[in-house]
Amino acid sequence: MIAKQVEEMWGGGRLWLAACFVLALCSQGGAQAEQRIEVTIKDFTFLTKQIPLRLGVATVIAITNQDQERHDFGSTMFEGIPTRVESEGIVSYGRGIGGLFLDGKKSALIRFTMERPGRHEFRCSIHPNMKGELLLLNVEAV
Ligand SMILES: [Cu+2]
Repeated sequence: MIAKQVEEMWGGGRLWLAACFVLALCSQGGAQAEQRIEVTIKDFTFLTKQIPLRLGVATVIAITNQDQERHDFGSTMFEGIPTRVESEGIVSYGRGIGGLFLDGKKSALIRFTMERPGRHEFRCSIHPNMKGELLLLNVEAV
């Protein structure tokens, strides 16, 4: 009789734990919702797919250097704002970075929050003719 009660208690506890776990997963998923911009460097050219970018939203720029050559991704859009750069398993934090260098066949993630609308140019300081731009629209978050 007691054993059955204990078993019921345990069973209930497990269900409750499961519910908490699902909730935790859901809220984590919401916090991780970020807008992603893919930038590919290929044959000394920046390739981007422009998507409507919302301001005040966590943003990640994923840069992939497909060339053998070393390139630089530099932009004034990071001026004065905190950034989190992830490359080759190494994470570094900065404020107001000018950009980052990428060796051949490497990729990096730059995380920050978009705050300033407008046209943001980016370029490679090693090869001054390499340029691209991102248009940050003031699209209201739904
Ligand atoms: Cu370059």
